[in-house]
Amino acid sequence: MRAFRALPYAVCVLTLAVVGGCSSATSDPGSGAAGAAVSTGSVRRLAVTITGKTVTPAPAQVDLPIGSTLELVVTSDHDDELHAHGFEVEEALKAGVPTTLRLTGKEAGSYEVETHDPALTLLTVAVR
Ligand SMILES: [Cu+2]
Repeated sequence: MRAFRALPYAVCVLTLAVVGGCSSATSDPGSGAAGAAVSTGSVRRLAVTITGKTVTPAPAQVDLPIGSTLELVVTSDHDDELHAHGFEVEEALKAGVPTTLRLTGKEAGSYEVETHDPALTLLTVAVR
């Protein structure tokens, strides 16, 4: 129960952290050495479409190196809820509106990205 109520807050913090991380990296020209540990990440983009119970492309495993970001653009033909396990990111999906999730690999493991209504697995993110 407590975890459930804390989730929207966690999503907010995570979103802010991602946005803040991007802008602070470019707005602080004086201290480049301080942020060197996270400077190797790259961004990879993947578009997924949901039509009824069909996921396109078919659910597969996507490798994500630690420190890299997967930008997932999901478009569904119905309202739904998008949930990235392990990353603890949850977003509302509106019919026909592309929704972008940014997942940054932090801890090695396999994490499922799914919808809740109906319950579908979109892909498995393998962080390594
Ligand atoms: Cu879920």
